[in-house]
Amino acid sequence: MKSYPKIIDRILDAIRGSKTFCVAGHVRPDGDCVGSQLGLALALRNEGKKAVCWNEDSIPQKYKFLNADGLFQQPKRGMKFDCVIATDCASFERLGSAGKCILQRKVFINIDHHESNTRYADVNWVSAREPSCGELIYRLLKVARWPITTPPYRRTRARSNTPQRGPARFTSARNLSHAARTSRKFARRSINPIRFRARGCSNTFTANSGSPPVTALRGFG
Ligand SMILES: [Mn+2]
Repeated sequence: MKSYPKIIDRILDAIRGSKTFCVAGHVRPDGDCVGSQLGLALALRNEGKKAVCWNEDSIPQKYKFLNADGLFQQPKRGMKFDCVIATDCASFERLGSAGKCILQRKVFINIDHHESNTRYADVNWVSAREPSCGELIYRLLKVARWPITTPPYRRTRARSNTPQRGPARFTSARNLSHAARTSRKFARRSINPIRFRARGCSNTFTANSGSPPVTALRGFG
């Protein structure tokens, strides 16, 4: 396997030693935040852990279909967790009310891609080179050799009592990880804007811009 940051081992050790999890995201969650929380929480559940996702604000309407299993919940005071993992959250304050409700935990982990991250947790994996937090979650799951799963969608379950099997089950997560990889490529490479436009991807970058603005890509995060 390719080399990877040693902090991933510390995070996986902490996860393996824990049973109950809260995956917390920032206020007014965006796609990177929701995708990171969901991808991680589903992987944890798949490993037999108990996991919920907490945000001060409810997830945007366009992502509500992802919350098929009621993973995303309003933060509640008085709950205890073995492990709390904050994703895509540059500071403790950005957790909003979720931050006030995760005080009773044994381990606190912070996984983020913002350069401004204040390293507020016990274990902090901050990689500002990455264009999204989802990229870090994807890497974590790959190193752990955990399968990438997607939520069991209601329509599927309504048709059948058995969980859906086969490629369709992975489609969404693959799309998410592909999006993360694609945005990373855009951030690292100097893209020929003419060709880029010709492929119908975007007309965001002008002919004189050289490398696409990383900040524009980070606008998603
Ligand atoms: Mn974000």
